[in-house]
Amino acid sequence: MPNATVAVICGSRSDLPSLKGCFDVLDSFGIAWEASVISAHRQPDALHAYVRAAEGRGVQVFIGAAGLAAHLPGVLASLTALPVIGIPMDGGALGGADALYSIVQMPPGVPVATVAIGSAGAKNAAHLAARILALSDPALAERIGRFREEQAARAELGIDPRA
Ligand code: RP5
Repeated sequence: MPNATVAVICGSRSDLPSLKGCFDVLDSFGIAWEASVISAHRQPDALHAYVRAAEGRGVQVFIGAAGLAAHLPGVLASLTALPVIGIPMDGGALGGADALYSIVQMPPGVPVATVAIGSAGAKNAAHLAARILALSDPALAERIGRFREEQAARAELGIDPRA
Protein backbone atom coordinates (compact mmCIF):
# COMPACT_ATOMS: atom_id res chain seq x y z
CA MET A 1 0.00 0.00 0.00
CA PRO A 2 1.29 3.51 -0.80
CA ASN A 3 1.50 5.99 2.07
CA ALA A 4 -1.87 7.48 2.93
CA THR A 5 -2.56 10.98 1.61
CA VAL A 6 -5.81 11.31 3.59
CA ALA A 7 -6.03 10.70 7.34
CA VAL A 8 -9.49 10.17 8.78
CA ILE A 9 -9.73 10.57 12.55
CA CYS A 10 -12.90 10.12 14.58
CA GLY A 11 -13.53 10.78 18.23
CA SER A 12 -15.03 7.42 19.14
CA ARG A 13 -15.55 3.91 17.80
CA SER A 14 -19.26 4.77 17.87
CA ASP A 15 -18.60 7.15 14.93
CA LEU A 16 -17.23 4.44 12.62
CA PRO A 17 -20.52 3.16 11.10
CA SER A 18 -21.38 6.67 9.86
CA LEU A 19 -17.99 6.92 8.17
CA LYS A 20 -18.35 3.92 5.84
CA GLY A 21 -19.39 6.14 2.94
CA CYS A 22 -16.28 8.27 3.43
CA PHE A 23 -14.00 5.25 3.15
CA ASP A 24 -15.95 3.90 0.16
CA VAL A 25 -15.65 7.18 -1.76
CA LEU A 26 -11.92 7.43 -1.05
CA ASP A 27 -11.52 3.84 -2.29
CA SER A 28 -13.57 4.56 -5.39
CA PHE A 29 -11.11 7.30 -6.37
CA GLY A 30 -8.08 5.12 -5.59
CA ILE A 31 -6.96 7.41 -2.76
CA ALA A 32 -4.74 5.85 -0.12
CA TRP A 33 -6.14 6.61 3.34
CA GLU A 34 -5.65 5.69 6.96
CA ALA A 35 -8.16 5.85 9.79
CA SER A 36 -7.79 6.24 13.55
CA VAL A 37 -9.99 6.65 16.60
CA ILE A 38 -8.49 9.37 18.79
CA SER A 39 -10.56 11.56 21.08
CA ALA A 40 -9.57 15.22 21.34
CA HIS A 41 -11.12 15.30 24.81
CA ARG A 42 -9.95 11.97 26.17
CA GLN A 43 -6.56 11.57 24.44
CA PRO A 44 -5.18 15.06 23.66
CA ASP A 45 -1.51 14.02 23.84
CA ALA A 46 -2.09 11.06 21.51
CA LEU A 47 -3.82 13.35 19.02
CA HIS A 48 -0.88 15.77 18.97
CA ALA A 49 1.58 12.93 18.42
CA TYR A 50 -0.57 11.38 15.68
CA VAL A 51 -0.79 14.62 13.68
CA ARG A 52 2.99 15.13 13.82
CA ALA A 53 3.60 11.56 12.65
CA ALA A 54 0.94 11.68 9.92
CA GLU A 55 2.44 14.86 8.48
CA GLY A 56 5.83 13.14 8.43
CA ARG A 57 4.37 10.15 6.55
CA GLY A 58 3.01 12.37 3.77
CA VAL A 59 -0.63 12.88 4.72
CA GLN A 60 -1.95 15.90 2.80
CA VAL A 61 -5.54 16.24 4.02
CA PHE A 62 -7.06 15.52 7.44
CA ILE A 63 -10.70 14.57 7.92
CA GLY A 64 -11.99 14.84 11.48
CA ALA A 65 -15.35 13.40 12.54
CA ALA A 66 -16.86 14.00 15.94
CA GLY A 67 -20.18 14.33 17.70
CA LEU A 68 -21.52 16.23 20.72
CA ALA A 69 -19.11 19.06 21.68
CA ALA A 70 -17.02 17.94 18.67
CA HIS A 71 -13.71 19.73 19.19
CA LEU A 72 -11.69 17.17 17.21
CA PRO A 73 -11.67 18.91 13.78
CA GLY A 74 -10.89 22.27 15.37
CA VAL A 75 -8.03 20.83 17.39
CA LEU A 76 -6.70 19.19 14.21
CA ALA A 77 -6.77 22.59 12.50
CA SER A 78 -4.87 24.07 15.44
CA LEU A 79 -2.13 21.45 15.05
CA THR A 80 -1.49 21.52 11.28
CA ALA A 81 -1.38 23.93 8.35
CA LEU A 82 -2.76 21.20 6.07
CA PRO A 83 -6.44 21.32 5.01
CA VAL A 84 -8.86 19.97 7.63
CA ILE A 85 -12.38 18.81 6.78
CA GLY A 86 -14.84 18.39 9.64
CA ILE A 87 -17.79 15.98 9.73
CA PRO A 88 -20.42 16.65 12.40
CA MET A 89 -21.61 13.26 13.66
CA ASP A 90 -25.30 12.74 14.16
CA GLY A 91 -26.76 11.36 17.36
CA GLY A 92 -26.91 12.75 20.85
CA ALA A 93 -29.75 14.81 22.29
CA LEU A 94 -29.43 17.46 19.55
CA GLY A 95 -29.12 15.11 16.57
CA GLY A 96 -25.79 16.49 15.39
CA ALA A 97 -26.76 20.18 15.38
CA ASP A 98 -24.46 20.64 18.39
CA ALA A 99 -21.53 19.12 16.49
CA LEU A 100 -22.35 21.16 13.37
CA TYR A 101 -22.27 24.45 15.26
CA SER A 102 -19.12 23.46 17.09
CA ILE A 103 -17.24 22.45 13.95
CA VAL A 104 -18.44 25.19 11.59
CA GLN A 105 -17.89 28.08 13.99
CA MET A 106 -14.12 28.14 13.99
CA PRO A 107 -12.49 31.53 14.66
CA PRO A 108 -10.74 33.33 11.76
CA GLY A 109 -7.34 31.90 10.90
CA VAL A 110 -8.11 28.33 12.00
CA PRO A 111 -10.29 27.01 9.17
CA VAL A 112 -12.23 23.76 9.15
CA ALA A 113 -14.13 23.00 5.95
CA THR A 114 -17.38 21.70 7.43
CA VAL A 115 -19.65 19.27 5.60
CA ALA A 116 -23.20 18.09 6.31
CA ILE A 117 -24.22 16.16 9.42
CA GLY A 118 -23.78 12.38 9.40
CA SER A 119 -23.32 9.94 6.54
CA ALA A 120 -24.05 12.45 3.73
CA GLY A 121 -21.33 14.69 5.14
CA ALA A 122 -18.99 11.72 5.48
CA LYS A 123 -19.27 11.05 1.73
CA ASN A 124 -18.79 14.71 0.88
CA ALA A 125 -15.72 14.93 3.11
CA ALA A 126 -14.13 12.28 0.90
CA HIS A 127 -15.25 14.07 -2.30
CA LEU A 128 -13.80 17.35 -1.02
CA ALA A 129 -10.53 15.68 -0.03
CA ALA A 130 -10.35 14.17 -3.53
CA ARG A 131 -10.81 17.60 -5.13
CA ILE A 132 -8.07 19.09 -2.95
CA LEU A 133 -5.66 16.30 -3.89
CA ALA A 134 -6.66 16.59 -7.56
CA LEU A 135 -5.18 20.10 -7.70
CA SER A 136 -1.78 18.42 -7.95
CA ASP A 137 -2.82 15.03 -9.38
CA PRO A 138 -4.12 15.13 -12.99
CA ALA A 139 -5.00 11.42 -13.02
CA LEU A 140 -7.19 11.89 -9.96
CA ALA A 141 -8.76 14.97 -11.55
CA GLU A 142 -9.70 12.78 -14.53
CA ARG A 143 -11.30 10.17 -12.27
CA ILE A 144 -13.31 12.93 -10.56
CA GLY A 145 -14.40 14.18 -13.97
CA ARG A 146 -15.62 10.70 -14.91
CA PHE A 147 -17.49 10.40 -11.61
CA ARG A 148 -19.26 13.71 -12.27
CA GLU A 149 -20.31 12.57 -15.75
CA GLU A 150 -21.65 9.28 -14.38
CA GLN A 151 -23.47 11.11 -11.60
CA ALA A 152 -25.12 13.40 -14.13
CA ALA A 153 -26.11 10.41 -16.29
CA ARG A 154 -27.66 8.65 -13.28
CA ALA A 155 -29.70 11.76 -12.46
CA GLU A 156 -30.89 11.92 -16.07
CA LEU A 157 -32.02 8.30 -16.01
CA GLY A 158 -33.90 8.96 -12.80
CA ILE A 159 -36.38 11.24 -14.53
CA ASP A 160 -39.77 9.53 -14.88
CA PRO A 161 -42.38 11.79 -16.51
CA ARG A 162 -45.17 9.52 -15.20
CA ALA A 163 -44.11 10.10 -11.57
C1 RP5 B 1 -17.55 12.43 20.53
O1 RP5 B 1 -18.53 12.04 21.42
C2 RP5 B 1 -17.39 11.27 19.58
O2 RP5 B 1 -16.95 11.75 18.35
C3 RP5 B 1 -18.76 10.68 19.51
O3 RP5 B 1 -19.47 11.16 18.37
C4 RP5 B 1 -19.42 11.16 20.77
C5 RP5 B 1 -19.79 10.05 21.70
O4 RP5 B 1 -18.64 9.28 21.99
P1 RP5 B 1 -18.75 7.93 22.85
O5 RP5 B 1 -19.31 8.29 24.18
O6 RP5 B 1 -19.64 7.00 22.03
O7 RP5 B 1 -17.34 7.41 22.92
O8 RP5 B 1 -16.35 12.69 21.18
